[in-house]
Amino acid sequence: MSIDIGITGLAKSGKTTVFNALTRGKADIESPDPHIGIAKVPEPRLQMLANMLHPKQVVPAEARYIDIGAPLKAISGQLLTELSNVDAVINVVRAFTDESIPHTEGSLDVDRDIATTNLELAFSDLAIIERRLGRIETSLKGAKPPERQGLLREQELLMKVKADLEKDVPIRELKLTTGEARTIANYQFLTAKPLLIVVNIGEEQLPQAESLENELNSHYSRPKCRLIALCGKLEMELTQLDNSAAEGFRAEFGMKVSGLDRTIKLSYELLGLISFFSIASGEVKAWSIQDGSDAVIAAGKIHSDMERGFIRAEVIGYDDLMKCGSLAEARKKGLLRLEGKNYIVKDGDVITFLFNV
Ligand SMILES: Nc1nc2c(ncn2[C@@H]2O[C@H](COP(=O)(O)OP(=O)(O)OP(=O)(O)O)[C@@H](O)[C@H]2O)c(=O)[nH]1
Ligand SMILES: [Mg+2]
Repeated sequence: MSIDIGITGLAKSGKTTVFNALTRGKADIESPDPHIGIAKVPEPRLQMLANMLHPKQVVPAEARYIDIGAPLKAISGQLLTELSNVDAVINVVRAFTDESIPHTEGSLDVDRDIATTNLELAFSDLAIIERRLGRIETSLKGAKPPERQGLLREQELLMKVKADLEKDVPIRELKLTTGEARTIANYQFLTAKPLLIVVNIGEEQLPQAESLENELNSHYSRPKCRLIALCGKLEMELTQLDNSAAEGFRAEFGMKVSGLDRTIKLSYELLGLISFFSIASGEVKAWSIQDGSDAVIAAGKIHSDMERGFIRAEVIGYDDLMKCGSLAEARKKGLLRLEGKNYIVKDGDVITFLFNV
């Protein structure tokens, strides 16, 4: 199961351009259909491991990006379900100027457009809440005491969330108890998801990218929300080049790091994900997992058989392995640890699972 990230934003903000850049895809920007693509998660440690272990195959972790392709306020049914299922949302906001592409809102205004999309996300959640409150009202009429209690509790929670949404406070910023969070999670509300704002600047704004980003960040530092400025069009063009040519262009434009790598990395941080590595049958693979997950969950990432038949995990931290220079040396030094089901996987762990089926 990969990580799914939905791309939204106002019309003509550059959603499909950013999608193409992230997934190195060639989706037709004219097509209004949803686009789904895979991005490889940048992880420098994977290459370092490959250099040491000389595997037949090196397989990075993947993230799935979904460009819904339609304005948020117009989506319903299958498209809305698709968006509701994602783990995080990217809001692409237009900052580039181009006379030939009229701005849907008539003028360029990054702050206004961020607010507009936030409002649309909130409207979608409010519609779900209204419907559910209506149904609770009906159910309460014939409900017996135990069921009644549950319904009343849910009603109270939804009213509270609704009041906050109406005050422009997204669900991701609410302080909820574990029980409340579990109830809320069932609804897959859009404003409950981590949000990454991608400010899509023009090529000519690249020299100011950093200062623009810093300035916007100073008033958008909110919980579970990040902001990045990049030039979607240039990033998309760079993906068509080979790595060294792309590096050359980046240097020329004064871009220290790839905007795409930063975007993927920020989505990772937002989602609280860490990487672990598996080495087996000539393959070195990177995997993404929620920070705090145990060894069984990690095994399940790789294969459900490994999760079901989990026996033990043989673990070494990335740094320890690099210091040893080889697995054999690490084994000799006794640095390969055997861990059980409850072991909490750490970022950079190199793991071999022992299992039977
Ligand atoms: N100059 C410039 N043009 C851009 C940039 N990013 C996107 N565009 C152009 O803006 C237009 C809209 O980009 P898309 O990626 O199709 O935007 P979208 O949000 O997917 O549009 P819809 O799906 O139609 O709502 C295209 O003609 C792009 O080439 C940019 O950074 N600079
Ligand atoms: Mg599009």
